[in-house]
Amino acid sequence: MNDLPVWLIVVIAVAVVAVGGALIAYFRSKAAEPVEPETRPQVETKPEAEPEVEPEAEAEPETRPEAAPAAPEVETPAPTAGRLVRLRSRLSRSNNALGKGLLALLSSDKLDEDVWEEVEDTLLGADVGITDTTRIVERLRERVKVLGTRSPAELRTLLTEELTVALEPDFDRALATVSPSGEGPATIMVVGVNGSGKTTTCGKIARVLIADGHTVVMGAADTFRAAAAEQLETWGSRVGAAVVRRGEGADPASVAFDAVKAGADEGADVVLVDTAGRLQNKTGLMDELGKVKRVIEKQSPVAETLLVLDATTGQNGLQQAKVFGEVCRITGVVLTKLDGTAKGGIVIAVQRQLGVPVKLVGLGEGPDDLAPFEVGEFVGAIVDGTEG
Ligand SMILES: Nc1nc2c(ncn2[C@@H]2O[C@H](COP(=O)(O)OP(=O)(O)OP(=O)(O)O)[C@@H](O)[C@H]2O)c(=O)[nH]1
Ligand SMILES: [Mg+2]
Repeated sequence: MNDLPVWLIVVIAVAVVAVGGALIAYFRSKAAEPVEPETRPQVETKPEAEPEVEPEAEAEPETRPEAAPAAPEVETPAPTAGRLVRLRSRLSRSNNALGKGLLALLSSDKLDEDVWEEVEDTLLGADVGITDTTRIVERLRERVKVLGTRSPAELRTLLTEELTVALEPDFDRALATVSPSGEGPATIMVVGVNGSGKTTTCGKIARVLIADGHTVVMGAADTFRAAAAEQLETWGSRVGAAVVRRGEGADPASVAFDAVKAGADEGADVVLVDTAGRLQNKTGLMDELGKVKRVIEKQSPVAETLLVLDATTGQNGLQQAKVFGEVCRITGVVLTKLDGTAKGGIVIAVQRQLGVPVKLVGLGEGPDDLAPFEVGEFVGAIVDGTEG
């Protein structure tokens, strides 16, 4: 090394630096190259990913402000007093045809046998049922005879009075909110065939009760489908009621038991137990309902068993009412979907069949579309329409 001239050392050093630099540059570019083919596919997948990412990214700033109040987003229901007045137009839209038809017949020039038969058919067609139809027609015939004259106002009064009598205005239609034992929450069982509106009604009742200052726990004793418990939970979170649920296939009686226990532990006023829909001719399922009630009553007696009947099912509803009544003593009827039928006469028939009052009527799918049943408003909607 000592023999090498200085200039040669310098040349070698420059050459080493130059080659080294070139190599580094080469490997850098090489290293960069494979990235590109990799990033390409990533770039290509981006268009797919983007639509997912972007709306989220865009939505976020919007949902954020909403998300904050969303947690305590317990809705404030419309006042319960006078609900039927507010919903009366829905009743009269379908049921006013009955009143109009009857008034037209009663104003006929000659009230002969044919006309009375038509009056009878009109009442039967509105699901009033044979017993009450016969009674109403008999009384109308007698009173028209005594009256002699028949002014429209007089006929209206007659009809109003007879329908009112048939609807048994003296029934106590208040929902039980006090436990019969005087201790713990009042348990309300909600029963009925598939799709009659039980879960919706539980949610709507919870809203009504909470609006009136009660605390409510709901039990998801429909364990056939997970969706049933979810549906109830959605209602619970909207109205501010705790929901007791278990997994799909759990024993409905033990869910009901737990719900009542939770209600008692939390000092709730009312426990609403939503049950699975069951056809009245399925003996096993009807027995199960009896068991749910018995198991609940190991803690305290059930305060109320509400049968939810779809008003559009007509006379079949009466058969349901009878069988459910045999399994668990029904204390009140909720007649749903009255907004979708002109057969409001089913109220008369069902009360006659069961000997228990229609306490609530469903007049739509909205959360406040459940009203306490009021005879005066109901008859008014039939006879006078919306203006009465
Ligand atoms: N128009 C109208 N629809 C109603 C009324 N009550 C309930 N519904 C609708 O009826 C359908 C069934 O209601 P649910 O509450 O799920 O009935 P369910 O009895 O719990 O059904 P299952 O649990 O499957 O037996 C839903 O679409 C409700 O929105 C009502 O008073 N009027
Ligand atoms: Mg249900």
